[in-house]
Amino acid sequence: MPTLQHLDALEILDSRGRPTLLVTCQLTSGQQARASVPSGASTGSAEALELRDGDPLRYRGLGCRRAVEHVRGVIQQALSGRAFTSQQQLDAALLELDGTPDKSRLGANALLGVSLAFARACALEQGIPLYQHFARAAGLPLTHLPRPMINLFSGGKHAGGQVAIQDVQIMPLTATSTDDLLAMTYAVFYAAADLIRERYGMRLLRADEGGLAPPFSGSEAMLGAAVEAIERAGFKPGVDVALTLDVAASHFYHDGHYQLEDTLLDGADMVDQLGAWLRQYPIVSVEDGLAEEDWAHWQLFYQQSHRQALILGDDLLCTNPRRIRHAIDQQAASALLLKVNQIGTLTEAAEAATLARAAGWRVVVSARSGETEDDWLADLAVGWGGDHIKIGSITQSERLAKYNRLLFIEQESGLPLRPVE
Ligand code: 2PG
Ligand code: MG
Repeated sequence: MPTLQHLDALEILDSRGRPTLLVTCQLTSGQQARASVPSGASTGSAEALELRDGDPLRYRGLGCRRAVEHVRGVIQQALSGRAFTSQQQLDAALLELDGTPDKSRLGANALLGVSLAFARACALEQGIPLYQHFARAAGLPLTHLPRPMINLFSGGKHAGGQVAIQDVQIMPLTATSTDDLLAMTYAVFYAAADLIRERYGMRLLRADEGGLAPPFSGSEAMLGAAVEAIERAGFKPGVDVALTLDVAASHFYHDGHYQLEDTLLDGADMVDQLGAWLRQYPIVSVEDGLAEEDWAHWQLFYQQSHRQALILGDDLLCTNPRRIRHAIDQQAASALLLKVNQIGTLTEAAEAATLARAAGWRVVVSARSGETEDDWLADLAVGWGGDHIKIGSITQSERLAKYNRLLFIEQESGLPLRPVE
């Protein structure tokens, strides 16, 4: 039975240069593991609280020294010397210690760092890879590798808002391995880079997740360029390579209206607009097509479009079992974007995934726009049987750490890539 001996934490920097946490967990068996915590920019308002120091003179208030102190102080004092038979027990102890519904006392970043580092230490203690540990702890068989949705173009909060839509991603359909899939992605990404250079006279300028972010005239131009890039790379749009979107509509929604560049749309118009894009472009998944509180139009969009594309909830659901239950009851979505730091512990995220699956939804395991070189996300997506994984583009080392880990897992496990339905 794993007994926790010591916890430590350090403030480190993420891919945007903002502070985050690296947590070290040592067990009495001598096994020691580290894990670092990601951070979003385009956040949902129901996310658990990421504790920041608020000192405007240091990292513009974004310092994480208080969260670090919570790990080294109150959490370490309460948990060290205790044996935990499962991840659930450890996470329950963390939740009890925090005592708030949104983890605002100790910080969701502090709790998640401990939750993850403990999981990794337990995998080491059993002498198995982390993805196997995640599968075993969840009682799930290892069946496949997730089929990635990969960032090509960025707008919205990840690219200074030059276009409303946040991410246009590609999903290679004909690839039968992660290895093939990344080679196809490379072809499309650099075809897109050539196109941007010709059209906008720009060298590669990349957004927060490594996507290309030229000054598109609007969302349509971004979608059109994605289709052109697929064709230029020698693939058939919708047959070889499909598109997936993160509209992130909460971030251009005010007072009941969507400001889609120069056009102001009400909820019904926005649903029509999404439907028109689905007819015109080879889109197989739409994330946050509507704002996080616009439940009525999520329902309308679901009714009209769930046969053509995944109706994927990110800001809508915030990996929160209560919100997911509501969305299932309301028939507002058909897929969960799972981000463990939105909820704060592995156990609660697992509950979210189980709920989604029981409703027949797909699960897309996702990175954040602020990431570190840590690669646990790849193990989590494989271990929990994620249908898809969303990491960002195939540039920038904080993204590549996860893609490269998937390649390694593919070779080590021999698992197949999830087939396309
Ligand atoms: C999203 C994520 C990842 P952020 O909106 O899905 O792309 O962004 O981490 O900024 O919330
Ligand atoms: Mg999103």
